[in-house]
Amino acid sequence: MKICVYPGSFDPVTNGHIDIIQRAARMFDKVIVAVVANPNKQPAFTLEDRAAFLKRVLSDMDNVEVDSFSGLLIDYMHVKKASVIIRGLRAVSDFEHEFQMALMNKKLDDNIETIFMMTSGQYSYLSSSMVKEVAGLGGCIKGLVPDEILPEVVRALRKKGE
Ligand code: COD
Repeated sequence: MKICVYPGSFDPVTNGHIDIIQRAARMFDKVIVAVVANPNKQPAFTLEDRAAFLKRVLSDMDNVEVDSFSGLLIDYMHVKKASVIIRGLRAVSDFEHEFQMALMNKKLDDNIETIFMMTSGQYSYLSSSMVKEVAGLGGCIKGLVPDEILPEVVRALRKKGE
């Protein structure tokens, strides 16, 4: 069984992330969407909320599982017996950081590959940070995050922006 892990902060999940997950689910037997508990970042949403949003949106996808982890991604890959890391690429600006991470992960375990999926054109400008900024300042984020979680995300971000 070919298992891939799509790791990220997902703070919050956007339609750009969902697009990558749907496309990966067509290529792999199982996709594990792994929400990171990163002690160095101060997320807008708790780990539990970020994972709950993903679970709600992806509940009808049979070969997609939502999980969370802390520590090294490579250690998590071993626990899950996964061999491929999926990452999304938007612009050239993503490349340098992604390249460094992919090489570091390869150094940690040469048997684990990182596969990059190009963003779909309509989501190429979309990021969780932009969503947080726009919603926090009262702008409309419809179409940028999944409809199922839109009201909750807007409410939480507007409150933070006040
Ligand atoms: N279209 C396509 N892809 C997108 C879009 C979009 N509009 N928006 C985001 N993406 C992609 C991103 O490029 C990324 O690949 C993925 O979606 C998730 O994005 P984020 O921003 O939610 O996640 P990150 O970048 O914060 O995730 C970082 C990791 C969790 C992967 C990293 O911190 C990690 O591996 N942490 C564990 C500790 C570790 O092992 N460190 C050593 C690694 S070298």
